[in-house]
Amino acid sequence: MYEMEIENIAAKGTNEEIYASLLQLTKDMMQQKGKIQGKKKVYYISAEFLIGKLLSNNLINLGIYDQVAQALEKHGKSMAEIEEIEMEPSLGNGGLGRLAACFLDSIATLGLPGDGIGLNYHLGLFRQEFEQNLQKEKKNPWITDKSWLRRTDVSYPVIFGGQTVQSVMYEIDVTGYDNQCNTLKLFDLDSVDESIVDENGISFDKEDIRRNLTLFLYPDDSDYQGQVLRIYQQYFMVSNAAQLILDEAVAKGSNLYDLPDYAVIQINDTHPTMVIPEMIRLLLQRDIAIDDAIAIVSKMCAYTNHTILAEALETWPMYYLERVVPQLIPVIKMLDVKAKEKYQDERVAIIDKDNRVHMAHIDIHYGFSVNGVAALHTEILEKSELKPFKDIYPNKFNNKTNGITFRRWLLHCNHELTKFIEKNIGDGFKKDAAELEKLAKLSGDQAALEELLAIKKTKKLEFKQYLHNKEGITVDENSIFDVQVKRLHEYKRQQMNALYIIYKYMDIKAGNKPKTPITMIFGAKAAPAYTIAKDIIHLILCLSELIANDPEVSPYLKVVMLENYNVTYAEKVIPAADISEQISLASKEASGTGNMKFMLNGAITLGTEDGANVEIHQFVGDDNIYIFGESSEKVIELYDKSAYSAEKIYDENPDVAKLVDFIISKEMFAVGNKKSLIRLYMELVTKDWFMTLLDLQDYIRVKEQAFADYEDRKQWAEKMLVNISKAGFFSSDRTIAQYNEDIWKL
Ligand code: 26Q
Repeated sequence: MYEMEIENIAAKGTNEEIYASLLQLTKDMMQQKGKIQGKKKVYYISAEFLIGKLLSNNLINLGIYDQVAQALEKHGKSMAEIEEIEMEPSLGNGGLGRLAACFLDSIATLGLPGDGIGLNYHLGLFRQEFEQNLQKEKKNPWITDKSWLRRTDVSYPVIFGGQTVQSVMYEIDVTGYDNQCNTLKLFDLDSVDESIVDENGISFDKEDIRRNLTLFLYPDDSDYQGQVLRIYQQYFMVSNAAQLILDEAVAKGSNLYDLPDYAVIQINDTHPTMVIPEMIRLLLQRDIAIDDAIAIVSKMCAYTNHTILAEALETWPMYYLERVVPQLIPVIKMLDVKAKEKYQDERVAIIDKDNRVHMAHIDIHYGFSVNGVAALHTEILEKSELKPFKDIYPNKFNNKTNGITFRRWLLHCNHELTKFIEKNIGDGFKKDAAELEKLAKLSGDQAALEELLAIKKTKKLEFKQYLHNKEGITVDENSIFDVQVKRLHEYKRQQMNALYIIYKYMDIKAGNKPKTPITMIFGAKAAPAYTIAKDIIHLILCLSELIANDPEVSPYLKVVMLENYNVTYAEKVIPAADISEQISLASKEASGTGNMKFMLNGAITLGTEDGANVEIHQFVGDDNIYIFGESSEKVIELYDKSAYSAEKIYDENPDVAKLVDFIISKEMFAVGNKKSLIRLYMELVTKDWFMTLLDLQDYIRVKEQAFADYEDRKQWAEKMLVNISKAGFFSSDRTIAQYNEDIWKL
């Protein structure tokens, strides 16, 4: 039916024209598919939706990707060059946002009625540039007239202390794989004005809410105005959400008392928590008694926790909320009083002795479900972080191990591997990921294993080309690609990987040349106000320069830090990876989802027993993963007893000290910023809150083992095969089926 149209589009002149026409065609087709219907709908409210570019993904889900790609090829064009035209939406920063995007894909694919609700940030997350081995943040505008956004006439008043603003709702269609559509609804304000941001792309008048409200995702909150702006954003998001949810339910026939039969709200971390008091407030306005309102809302809301890091747990001073959302204060106080009447334990209080509001505590008392995002994470929540709550509400707690959509992270980003799988086990795995297990029959099949290695080589070559075009950097496709890509955070321990590089550099200098050269690839943005994280980026960039300029070492070791790592970059680098670095301090990474993407693309994990690595380990077995480091129990005990001392390890261990000392060597000072390097050095030897030195030597030992094993190519291919065949569990289709089964019940 669309053959002619596709053919005509492919025959057009410029890539821009082709992109614009494909965009229109895709939008039309999605419109025609129609919406997934049902009485009850899930509303996934999230501050982030890291959706990535959508054209290829939508073409795949509509089932016309191959047709379009072939038509383009006939006219001497490639899908890759058309994809280049599309801007990547900048609506998220990391795991939590990408998870939300994978979930939308799976909800639609399973045919469940479910919409995402968030904010339409104009500049979103900054674009990263490197200047003199330092991260610089630049403006990142992504909205053009060729975006997927569709303006609607849905609009709500949102009351802030002192002023009322009128929202506008945009929509992006979300098509399921071979299924109908749901919608991502993004709220915005017409008065928001990008021109108030300075040339550097960061500073703006933080108090001019009408003009700044939806400019940035996570505006700098290092000062009071920045923190308050975050509350404005959060309330704007949830007030719109609550009004929309009520409207839709009433339109479907709800009498408000039966709202839970029409709507279930998944609260993605605590950022949308105010939806609870806001929904209660709206019900009170509609003459529902307070106890009824609380009961209704409590049956609608479910909370997902994504972290146990204390600094990420939101507690807001009461006077912030009094200023921004005075109308919510009586409700929040009421919720606090009612909770205190039942439970006197101050660890479960909503408003604490210092008059701070604990957002997660609102979610747990007044939601019906609390879930962690991997088995270990949920266990830690239940046994330590949220133990007092688990004792009160044993049945609210449940685990939902994260997942990823195979449409984007296999079908789209790795056509070659997809074809290989289809050829060997058919295409049932596209709808039932567990079928990947059938690949096990290829164990010992020399030809198939060769082919797997050849596919990896192809993806490495493709990445090499992409990197060269984009950044002018050349890598050797015959080297080992060892990849760590994720947000920069001390707990993720990029600094430990950097210390390995120092080890390897010294080892090569001492005459021990690796059989196969090694390419260490990093990609990471650091939050603009996170000094140590920026120091770690600086360290990696300096090492990269130092090694590149050292002819003794450079033939064997190369360090690459990708600039502005984002979803698009992930799609290129993950299929090319040999080794997947998942080296967080045990107990700190709630789940990780990058780990799953690498596994699915045949990279072998080098990691700690943390987050979902634990489950990956169980699936693939000891021989197909490289595990190192102290256990989460041990780490938690060290914290509890304040028994960790980086200084002690440094003093007692000359091998470790030698590596750390190199950070402040004359070689490093020659390429880097003295102040930054010294600051990082001091942090590592005097504090090291995330215990880098604790695991460093075990990390080096196991990493060396992985590199040695890489030399046996057949054995390595077997490991790849096992990883791919066991990846089925990590499909977000499985995760979403479980959310639906246990929580949403759509
Ligand atoms: C907190 C306080 C104030 C302002 C902002 C925040 C804030 C912002 C973003 C807190 C947390 C985040 C993002 C968290 C995140 O991305 N977590 C990751 O979620 C993934 C999906 O569940 C997991 O796989 C990762 O392990 C987890 O780190």
